[in-house]
Order: sequence, then C-alpha cells, then structure tokens
Amino acid sequence: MKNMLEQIKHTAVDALEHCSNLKFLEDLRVQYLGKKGELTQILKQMGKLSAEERPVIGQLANEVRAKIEEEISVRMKQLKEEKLQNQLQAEKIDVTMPGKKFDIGKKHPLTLVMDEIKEIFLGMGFDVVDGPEVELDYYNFEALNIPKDHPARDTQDTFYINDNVVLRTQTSPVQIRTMEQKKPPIRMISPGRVYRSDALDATHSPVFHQIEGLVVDKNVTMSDLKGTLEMFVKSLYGEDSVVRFRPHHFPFTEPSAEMDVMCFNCHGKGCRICKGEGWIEILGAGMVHPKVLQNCNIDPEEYSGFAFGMGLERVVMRRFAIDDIRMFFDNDMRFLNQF
Ligand code: 2NL
Repeated sequence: MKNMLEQIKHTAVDALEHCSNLKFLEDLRVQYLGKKGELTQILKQMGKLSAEERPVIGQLANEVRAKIEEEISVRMKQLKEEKLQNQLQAEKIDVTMPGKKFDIGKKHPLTLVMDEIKEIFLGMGFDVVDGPEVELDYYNFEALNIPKDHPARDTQDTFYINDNVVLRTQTSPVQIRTMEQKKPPIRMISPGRVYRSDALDATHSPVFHQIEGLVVDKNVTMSDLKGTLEMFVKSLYGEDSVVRFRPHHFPFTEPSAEMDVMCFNCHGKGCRICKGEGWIEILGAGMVHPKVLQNCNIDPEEYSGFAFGMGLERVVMRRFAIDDIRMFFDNDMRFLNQF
C-alpha cells in the first residue's frame, strides 16, 4: 500500500504539472481526491491492515492528500492568473484611436418656434395641455357653438372619420375638455397638429400647427385679452412691436377680434412682405361665448374668459423667410440643417 500511495503521489504531481486548463484541473481533483477517487479507494482498504501498519499508512495517506491538495491549489492560482492575462490581452483597447463621429440632430424649425411660444406662455403662468387629434364632432364643433349648417363644417374643409368622428380642425377641443374637467381659474395653451382638407400648395397644407389659448376666471375682461396678447407679441417679436385689434366674427367668441402686428420690415408704410398693408395679421381672439361656457357647465354669470388661436407655420415662415409651406414637411436635410 505504501508503494501504491507513493505511485499515486507521483502520477498526480506529474499530471498536475502538465495540466493546462482549469477544466482539466477539476477533473484531476475528482480523479485523485473525489469520493470515488484513487486515494479514497486505497483508504477504504485500510481495514485490512494490521494495527501496527495502520497509523503509518494513515499518516502517509494524509501526507499524500495534503501534497496533492497543495499542488492543485498552486496550479489553480497559476492557471487563473494565466487566464486573466489572456483575457486582458484579448480585450485590450487602444484609447488613442479616433472615435466614431455621430451626426447630431437638431430641432425642426416648427419645434424651435413652438418651444419659444410655449416658454413665453409658461412664463405668464399658463399650463401647456395636449389632447387627441382624432376628435368627436361634438368637441370639435358642437360644443364650440358651431352649428350643423355652419360653413366651417363643410366636408370640403373637414376630414371625417365617420358621422361623429373627425380629425380636429383646431385645438379648441382640448380647451373644451379642460373646462369640462377643471373648475376655473383656467390658464392654458393647447399647441398641436390640426387638419384641414386643403389642396397642398405653397401656402396651404392639409396638416399644420395651431396654438390656442384660454383664460377663464372671475372678472376676466377684454382688457386682459389685449394686455396678455400684446405682452406675448412683444416677447416674440421685440419690445418695440406695435399691435392693433380689428373687429371680427367667430362663432365661439363674442365679441371677437383679429390682432395685427405692424410690419417689422416697412414699419407700417406697406411693402412686399405685408402685401402693401403695413400690418400683418397674426391671430384671432375674443371673449368666450356664454354658450360655450354653458356647454362646459361653467356659469357665464359667475365666470368670463378670453380665448385666442393662431397658426404656427405662417409665423415661422416669416421669421426665417421661408416661402413654401411644403418645406416643413419634406424632411429635406439640406433645408433642416439650416436652423
Ligand atoms: C383663428 C382664431 C380662435 C379661439 C380660437 C376658442 C376656444 C374655446 C372657446 C372660445 Cl374653447 N374660443 N378659441 C377663439 C378665437 C379665435 O382662433 O384665426 N385661428 C387660426
């Protein structure tokens, strides 16, 4: 048995020296030290030994086991270190290599100006609210005091999904929904896409953007409307801007008005940009019609409000001297990269 133990020690040490990876190392451990391993097999036969031999062989067996265990742990350390070095070598990166260049996106001109307008109204305490583009006929027309036979409902202007559902032609439905859900005071703008069944040309697009605004509270008057909108225009076009209001008609406001800003180019003299007018129309507005308030369960005896609406595309076209509305929707990078 002594010889067998010496033999096991030698072959084990030899095998461990030649072992080249961690998987084999584990195999060897099982082969020599495992429950069914060679050393264990020998120790099982200890019972056959005499009382004198037993402690001697026992001690030797322990020494052999200790030797093999030590060799395994030494080899394991070496192999792990080797593996780490290989991995580090394989994953080496050259941090001095030039990086990949990514094209950086930028805001669409419509977004640029829309953000600016939102910022101005946020600064005046307005909330920015959005809502569905596919709307019920009720919210788009009926609640706004636009009766069934009104020309604005003409199928030539409105995209109908079915008898009761349309693509919104203005963002007012968002304000109706807000008034239904919230008690005054309300101070909000609703920016977003709207749809009209127009033929596409240089100045008309079937999809465009609108910003509507609404203020409802006790004692809101026409002078609040004028002050707010004048302040807005001065923030957008500069402190020296001059505005004027002209009487107008909308079914959802009474009284109604349109607001012009004095032409920034000719200062009122009349030129190509303002088509000889000296003034440029920028929005429609008015005091919310009592019927519209009533439709939203707001008592017109207790509350009053003003509202306004403007198109975004025309403002942006003037700002950047863009002469064709289709440019906004073509996604031509040569155009978009200029902003
Ligand atoms: C225009 C004029 C306007 C409104 C929109 C509005 C909304 C509610 C109640 C009353 Cl919920 N009015 N919106 C009022 C006046 C004018 O838009 O020329 N838009 C392009």
